[in-house]
Amino acid sequence: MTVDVSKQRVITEKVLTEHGAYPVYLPQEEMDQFYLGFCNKTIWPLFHSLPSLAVYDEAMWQVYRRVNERFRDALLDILKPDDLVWIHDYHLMLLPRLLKERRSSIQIGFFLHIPFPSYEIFRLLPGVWRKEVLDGLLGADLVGFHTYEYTQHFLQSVLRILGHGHNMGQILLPDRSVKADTFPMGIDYDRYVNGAISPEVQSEVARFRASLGDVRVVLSVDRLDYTKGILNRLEGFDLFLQQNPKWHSKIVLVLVVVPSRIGVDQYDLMKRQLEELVGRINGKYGNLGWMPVVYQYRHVPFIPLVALYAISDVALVTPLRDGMNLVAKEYIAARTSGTGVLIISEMAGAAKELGEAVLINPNHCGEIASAIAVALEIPEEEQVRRLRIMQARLQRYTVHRWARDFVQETLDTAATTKKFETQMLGNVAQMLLLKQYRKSLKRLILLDYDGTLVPFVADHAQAQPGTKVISLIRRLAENLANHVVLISGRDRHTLEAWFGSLPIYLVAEHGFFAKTAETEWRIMKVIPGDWKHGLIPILKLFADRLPGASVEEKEYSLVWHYRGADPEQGEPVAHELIDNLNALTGNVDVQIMQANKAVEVRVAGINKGTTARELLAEAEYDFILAIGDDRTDEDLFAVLPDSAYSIKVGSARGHAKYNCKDVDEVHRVLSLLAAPSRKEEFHEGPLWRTLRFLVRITDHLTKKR
Ligand code: GDG
Repeated sequence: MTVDVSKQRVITEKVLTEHGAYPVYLPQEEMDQFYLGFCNKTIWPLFHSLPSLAVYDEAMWQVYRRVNERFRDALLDILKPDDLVWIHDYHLMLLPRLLKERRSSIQIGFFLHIPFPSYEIFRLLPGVWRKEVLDGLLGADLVGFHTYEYTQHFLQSVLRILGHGHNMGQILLPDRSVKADTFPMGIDYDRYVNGAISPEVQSEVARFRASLGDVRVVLSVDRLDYTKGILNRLEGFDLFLQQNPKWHSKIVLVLVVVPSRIGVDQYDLMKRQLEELVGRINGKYGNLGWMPVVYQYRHVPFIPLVALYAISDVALVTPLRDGMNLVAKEYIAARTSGTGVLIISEMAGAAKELGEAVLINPNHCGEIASAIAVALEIPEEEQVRRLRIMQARLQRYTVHRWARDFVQETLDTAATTKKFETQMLGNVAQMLLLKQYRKSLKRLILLDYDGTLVPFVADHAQAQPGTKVISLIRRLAENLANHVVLISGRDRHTLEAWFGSLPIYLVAEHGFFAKTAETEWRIMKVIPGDWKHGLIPILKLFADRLPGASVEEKEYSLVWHYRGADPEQGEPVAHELIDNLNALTGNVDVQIMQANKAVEVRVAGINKGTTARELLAEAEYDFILAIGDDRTDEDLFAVLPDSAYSIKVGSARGHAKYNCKDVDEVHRVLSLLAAPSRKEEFHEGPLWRTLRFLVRITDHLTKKR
C-alpha cells in the first residue's frame, strides 16, 4: 500500500504493537520495477514455464537486488542472535545469502510457493542472474518446495549451474551444507469444515440456491492470472455445452475472478479476453431464464466463498501451471455433505496429493469438456468414497503441520551445520596449530596434491602447480625441522617433472612409489601388472560412451576420469562402471574406488595409510600435519595419532579432525606456517647476517693463519 513518508514512523509503531509485524518501505518507483517488474514480468512467467511471456530487463534486476538488500537491512536492525528467519517466495530469493553473509548464526528457512522450473527453463535467465538466484537461495539452511518434482528441478539446476552435487537433497557447499526438501502446503482444514457447517454459511447457501434455481453448479475461483488457465476453462465449458445439449438449462458455471496485479499489461488484456468469452458463451447458449456462466470480478469474503464451495457439485481447477493450488484443497475440506467432484489440472502441485480427483491436461479443451461430463455422472457413493480418502489426507497434513515440519527441519539442518562449523578450521584453531608448529622441533607435513594444493580442472593433465604453490612448498621444505611429503595418486613421472627440484619426499600412485630428493624411486610392493590388460578396454568403452570422460593408465592403477563430462550423466555411468568392475575383478587383488569425479582401480594392500605408517615408524615427530580432500586421504587420516592435525578440504565428513573450505584456505594455512617467526626473522635480519659474515671472515682468516 502507499504510505506517506511523514506517517511511516507512526505506522511502524502501530503495526508492530497491533500485529507484531515490522514493515519495510519501498519507494514507489522501486516497487514498480521490483514487484510489477522483475517479480511478475520475469520470474512469475518463467517459473510457471511460460518463457515467451518473460522479459529480461537489467534495470528491473538491479532493483530486485536492491529491494532484497533493503529487506536484509531491515532484518539486521531487529534480529537477535538465535532467531530463525523464514523467508517466503520468489520475491526474496537473494535474501537468504545476503542475510547469511552478515549474520552467519541466523537460522534461515526459505519456501518457494510457486513451481521451480526445469533446468532448461531456468537457464533462460541471463548467466549472472541465474547464478545469483541459486547462490541467494543457498544462503538458507533449508530450501523448501511444494512437490518432489520442483525439489529435483532445483537440485538439477544447482548441479548444472553451480556444480554442487547432493546426497538425498543435502547439498555440500565448500563451507556448509544446505538441505532441499519437499513440503506440500496444506490448509487450515478445520476452518473450512467449521465454516461449512456454520449457520452463516448455511443461510448464504440457501440464498445462493434461491437465486441460482434448481441447477447443478460448477465452481471456478482464482486470482486473475494467465497461469490459472481461466480462458481454457471457459473454452472447455463452451465445448461441453456444445457437446451436451441435455445439460442446457440444468447447469451453471460460477466463475469468480479475483482482481490481481492490476497494471501489468498481460493481466489487463486477459481480463478483456475473459469478459468477451463469458459474453460469447452466455449469448450463444443462454436465454431469459438461464445464464450458463455467472461471472464475478471481485474479492469474495470468507463466508460466501465457503458457501460457494458448499453449494457446488463440481470444482473446476484447470491451471496451466500452479505451485500448489489451495482452492482445490479448500473445496475438498468444505464438502461436509460428503459428495462433490474435483476436476484438477495435472499441472497443479495439488494434483500430486489428490489422485482420486478427475485429472485433466488443461491445454486440451476436449479433456476439460469430457471431464465435466464425466464428473456430472459419477454416482454419489463413488463421490463419497473418493472424497473421504482425500479429506483424510488433507486432515492429516494441515497447514499447521506443514509449518511445524518446515520449522523443525530448518532447526535440525541449522544444528547440523553448527556442529559442522565447530569442525571448521577457524582462526582460533589456526592460531593453535601455528603455536604448536612453532614450538615443535621435528615435523612431518603430509600434503595431497589435486583438490588440496591446486583446484580441480576438467583435464587432469593441465593441473600443473603454479609458482605460488612451488614457492610455498619450497619455503616449508627449506626449514630443516620440516619433513615435507607430497603424497598423491599421480604417477611418479608427473610428480618428478613438477616437484623433482624441491627438497621433499614424493609419494606416487597412493603409496606404490616413493623417493627422497637425493634417491631414486623405490617400489613399495612388486606386483605383476597384467591385471590391467583385461580392464583397460572396459574403461575405454565407458569413456567412449560418455563425452568428456577419459582413461589414465598408471603403473599400478587405472583411472577413469569424468570431471569433464556432463555432471548429471557422469554419476550414473560411473556407478554402472563400478558395478561392472566389481563383477569382473571378484578374484583379482584390486580395489575399486569412487574418487572425486573419477573411478580408480588399483592394487589392494597399499594406500596412503600404509605409507604414512612407515613414515611414522621411521622417526619421532612432535608435530604432524596432513591435508587432503578425497576418499584416498581418509586412509591417511585414519592412521595418524590423536595429536596430529588432519584437515579435510571441503565440507564432507571423515576421519580428519578439521575441515577447511577450499584450496585458497589451504594456501593460507601453509603460508602462515611458512612465514618466518620473529625469532627466525631476527636470525635472518641484517644484524644477524653481519654477525654471521664477521664470524665467517674470522674463521677464514684463522684457518689461513
Ligand atoms: C500461490 C501459488 C500456491 C482466492 N480468491 C478469494 C480467496 N482466495 C484464496 C483462496 C486460497 C488463496 O486465495 C489462493 O491460493 P492458491 O493456492 O489457489 O493460489 P495463489 O494465490 O496463486 O498462491 C499457489 C499458493 O501460493 C500457496 O503456496 O498454492 O500455487 O501460486 O486460499 O481461498 N479468498 C477469499 N476470497 C476470494 O475471493 N476469501
